[in-house]
Amino acid sequence: MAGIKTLNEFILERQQDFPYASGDLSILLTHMGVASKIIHREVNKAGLVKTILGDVGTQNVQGEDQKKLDVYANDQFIELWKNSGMVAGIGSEENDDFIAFDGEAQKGKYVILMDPLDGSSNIDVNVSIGTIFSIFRRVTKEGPVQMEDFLQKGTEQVAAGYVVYGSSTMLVYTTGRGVNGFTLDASIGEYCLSHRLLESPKMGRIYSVNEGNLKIMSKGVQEYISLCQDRTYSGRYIGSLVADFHRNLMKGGIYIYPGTTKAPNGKLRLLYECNPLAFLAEQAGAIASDGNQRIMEIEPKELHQRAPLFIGSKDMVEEALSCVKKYDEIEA
Ligand code: P6P
Repeated sequence: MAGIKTLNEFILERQQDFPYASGDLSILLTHMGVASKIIHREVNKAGLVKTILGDVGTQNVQGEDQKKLDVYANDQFIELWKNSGMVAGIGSEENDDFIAFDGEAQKGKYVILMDPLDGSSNIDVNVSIGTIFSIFRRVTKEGPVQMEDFLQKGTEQVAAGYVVYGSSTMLVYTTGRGVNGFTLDASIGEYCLSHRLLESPKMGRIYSVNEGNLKIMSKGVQEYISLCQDRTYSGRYIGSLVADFHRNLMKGGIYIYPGTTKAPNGKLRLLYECNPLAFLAEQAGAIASDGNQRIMEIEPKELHQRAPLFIGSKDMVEEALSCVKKYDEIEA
C-alpha cells in the first residue's frame, strides 16, 4: 500500500541500527508486535468478557491484586519471548524472581525486563493501559541467566519501548537511534509507522503528579508544583504511567512520581518502568532523573527496586530539579 510502512518493513530497513547482531532486532520486535496485538484484542474485549476481568486472588510484588488480564498478558509475553530463540530470561513486575529459560531458549543473547500491563487498576474502568519493555544483552556467557544479567544500568539497554492500549494501540520504541511510533491498523493487523523520529517539545504546559500526595512530598517538589499552578499549567494525571508519559512526550509536559515521607523511593520500579521510559525520553530530546541523578546511571541493586521519577520536557524537568536542589538541600 502506497505510503504505509509496517513495523516489519521498517525494522528490516533499519536492521543496521541495532547494535551487535542486526537480525536479532527484527525477531525481538516482531515478537513484541505479535504479543501486543494479542493483548490489544483482549484489552478491547475485556469489558465484554467478564471472565477475563476481576482479581485472580493473588498479588504481585507491588502488593496489588492481580487482574486476570495482568496474568494473561504476562503469560503471553513470556511464552512468545521464550519461543523467539533470542531471549534467555525475563524479569517481570508480575513475577517475584526472574525467569531463567532452559533448553534451547537458554542460548538466547538477550534478557527482557517488562511491566506486561502497567496501570492495571484502570483495566476495569476502560482507561488506557500499557506494556513497558527493556532489552539488554545478557552479560553471563552461557547457562541459565543470573541476577547480574538483569541488574544492568539503564545506559546498557539495547532497545526499549512501550505499547499504549488507548483510543488506538501504539507501539513506540528506540534502539538508541531516535524514537519511532507505530499505530495498529487492526483492519490489516499491522503496526504502521505514524510518528517517525519523535521529538519531545523542550517546554510544555502539562504537569502530571498525584496531587493527593502533595502534602507528603518534599518542599522542593511542592514548590515546583506551586510554580506550575501559578502559571495555570494543566494538571493531567491519568494514573496510568504509559498514557501520561505518551501524552507528555507528544505534547510536552512533565511527569513526577517523587519520594514521599511514606515511600522515600516513590512507587515506580527502576528496571521495567523508569529505565525504559528514560531511554525513550532521552532519545526524544527529553530527560529523566530520580531527583539527584540521571535515571539511566543508577546502579541497580534489586530486581524490583523503586526509584523516584522526574521525566519529560527538558526545560520543565530541569526547573523541577532546581527546585528540589534549592529547597530539599535546605530541608536535608
Ligand atoms: P498512584 C500504576 O499502578 C502505576 O504504576 C503507574 O502506571 C501510575 O502512573 C502510578 O502507578 C499511579 O500511582 O499512587 O498515583 O495511584
